[in-house]
Amino acid sequence: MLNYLTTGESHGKYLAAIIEGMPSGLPIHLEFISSELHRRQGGYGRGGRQKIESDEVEITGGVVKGLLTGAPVGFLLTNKDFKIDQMPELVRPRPGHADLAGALKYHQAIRPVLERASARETAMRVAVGALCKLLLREFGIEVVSHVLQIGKAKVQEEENLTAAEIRKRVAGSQLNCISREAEQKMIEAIDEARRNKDSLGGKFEVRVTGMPIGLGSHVHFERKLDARLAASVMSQQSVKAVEIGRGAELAGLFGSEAHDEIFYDAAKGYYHKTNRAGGIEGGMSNGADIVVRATMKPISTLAQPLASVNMTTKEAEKADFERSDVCAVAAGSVIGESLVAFTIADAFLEKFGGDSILEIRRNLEGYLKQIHA
Ligand code: EPS
Repeated sequence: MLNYLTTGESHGKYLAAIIEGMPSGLPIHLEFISSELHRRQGGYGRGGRQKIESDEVEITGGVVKGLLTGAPVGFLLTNKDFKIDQMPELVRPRPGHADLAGALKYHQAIRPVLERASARETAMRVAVGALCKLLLREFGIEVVSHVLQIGKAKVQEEENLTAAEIRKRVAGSQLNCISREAEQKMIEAIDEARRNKDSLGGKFEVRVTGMPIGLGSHVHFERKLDARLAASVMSQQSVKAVEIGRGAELAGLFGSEAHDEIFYDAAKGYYHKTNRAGGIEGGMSNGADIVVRATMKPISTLAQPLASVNMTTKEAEKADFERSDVCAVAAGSVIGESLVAFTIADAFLEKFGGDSILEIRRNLEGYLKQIHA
């Protein structure tokens, strides 16, 4: 239903995106899209680039008098640090980066590979995700995130934390973290990595509230909501693992400890008191919050580089270094929110699809009446 493309290089003149399949009648809020872009630029442990850029997008089409028309929506972001043709050539690929495989596969230098593989491209995915969040909000669906772990510093897990509590507790955090105590430990870990010319990864959680039952489907593997979320979040730069609900922890539990029992209430319909499934059973939303957790590897550009090979001479040499972040997990959590918002919006439009907000609302209301009958 919904599709998007991004284009642009990290130090190119522009980044751009086109999103196709959004309904007409949705009001666009540029201030919200900007605030999301600025959230992505933040987080303790980021590099010098964010001091240069102040990401803002222009709309290139698909909007008339502040409302989406149903035509493709275009975003354009101008890079202040536009210098791609003056950038030095790299010849020593960085372990963990796209450098080596990209240069060999595309039969080209490392520069064009790293310029496109860079996480700078995620600015566009956050703009697309912000538009999806605006759509979901029209129907009472909200997306939040928080950082669970950076290096060895972890948040003490709390069961039954609501999305509203998460939003309240991350406010003012430098690392999108619900606990100031854990955040302090995370900051110390990032400081230690910086001192050691090293980098750090971590883990974040994205939560979606207000989900209707039945997005995604069990009937065909490509329609499974968990599979689609996993693919979407796995496509995020640095992500090496995606879990739904309790994810990998379920390996150690008995069935009686793992599954969420079913209840019925005349007012709220069918519901679960626990949410180990992360809001998805059989590839479909079950009405509980969607919970997606993602693990990011440490940034692969190291100020104290690992072993590599000079691709010109084939001699063993240390990998090249260029300006980078020490840790980007807080930014990663904002990007993860955006990717989840896109996938949920896609599944939502597939289920309630229509050309306009009015038509979607009618479809949703009819369906909700039907399943509660
Ligand atoms: C990024 C901008 C980039 C990198 C980072 C993400 O800017 P520059 O290369 O000019 O410092 O800081 O990209 C990477 C971590 C990477 O490995 O490429 C951004 O805006 O998110």
